[in-house]
Amino acid sequence: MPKILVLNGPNLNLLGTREPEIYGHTTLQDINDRIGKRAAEAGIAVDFLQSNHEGVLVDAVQAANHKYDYIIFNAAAFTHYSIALRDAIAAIEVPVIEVHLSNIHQREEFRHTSVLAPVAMGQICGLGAESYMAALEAIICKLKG
Ligand code: CA2
Repeated sequence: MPKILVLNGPNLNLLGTREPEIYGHTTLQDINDRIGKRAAEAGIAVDFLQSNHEGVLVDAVQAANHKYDYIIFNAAAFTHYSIALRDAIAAIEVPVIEVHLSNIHQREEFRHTSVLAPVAMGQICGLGAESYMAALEAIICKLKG
């Protein structure tokens, strides 16, 4: 059975509780439930991890090598400056799809740069929770070959 890992970075545990004008009312648990349901329909196993700590995420990316077929990753603020996460992604063979709830290119200048994008398979942003769902649909298509 194919396996995917859904990784979420700092402060995404607060989703649905603050700044609803930017991030909406959906909680991370709601998003994970939707992903889990669609993945189960498609016969894909999913693991989820959210951490506020860069090193925990680096460890998770490293440990994912040869264990998962794809990673869906919202690295949150680390997207914009974590060379450690970029190096970890570059060091593994598992393709990573970078996702964001908001359109980072429409926001403050410092969010326009993703240091992860050059080593990611692709980037999906601005679709809210559907950014994750679109990444999952892409994975389902790719797994079908
Ligand atoms: O749009 C996204 O998904 C982001 O990755 C979210 C990050 C932000 O730093 C990136 O530039 C874009 C922030 C996640 C913080 O989430 C919160 C949710 C609710 C309340 C406060 C923060």
